[in-house]
Amino acid sequence: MDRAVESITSSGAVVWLTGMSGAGKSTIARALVHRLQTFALRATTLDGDVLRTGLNSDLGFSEAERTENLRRVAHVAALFCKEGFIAVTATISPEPEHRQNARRIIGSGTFVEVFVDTPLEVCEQRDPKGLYRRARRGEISQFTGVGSPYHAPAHPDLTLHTENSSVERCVDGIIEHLICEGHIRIRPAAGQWREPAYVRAHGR
Ligand code: ADX
Repeated sequence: MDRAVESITSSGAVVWLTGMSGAGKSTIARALVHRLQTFALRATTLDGDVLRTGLNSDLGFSEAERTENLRRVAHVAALFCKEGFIAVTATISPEPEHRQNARRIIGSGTFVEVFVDTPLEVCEQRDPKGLYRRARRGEISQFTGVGSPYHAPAHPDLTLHTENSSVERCVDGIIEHLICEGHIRIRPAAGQWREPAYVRAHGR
């Protein structure tokens, strides 16, 4: 930590990453949580793929099951947030209603909607799990972007373009946003006050 900084604190927030499979949500979520932990902040990842192996293993990908999946993710995130954690969720959450419902459960004061805006062609080219190939062959029904829609947020709090930004740059963008919106507070050491670089660059 910078010696001009006395403390970095947060009273909790939920960073809700939404975007298609292969957009980069899980990678960004892990890198963001790692970075927050280096500031000694409490942070955790809630990854759709991981939660679907346990808490949500009874759910598939119909509209109703996605709604239930995301309702549970939002409630778990809200619990972490109440305990002062920054919870970073990584779920497709393809419908505006899913994100609105999450915002309502979590509370709009602590909910940060981040659109991981990676075009379908790029996600499909990356295809890290080979799922797009399988979906195109008809082996997976209701696959988002192939047999099921993804409706992008109209007014996300933040949009990340992963095709021309590194993971670290995406993490920087989220952290700058969290600071500017007061979800992370930086207290300067006595006599050391100077506007942090990101505030000087981006304003308050
Ligand atoms: S969500 O739509 O309910 O938000 P969630 O993020 O939990 O989905 O899970 C998405 C992950 O499940 C994908 O990254 C992919 O690995 C896997 N998956 C399996 N089947 C599908 C499908 N039909 N549509 C989307 N993702 C699927």
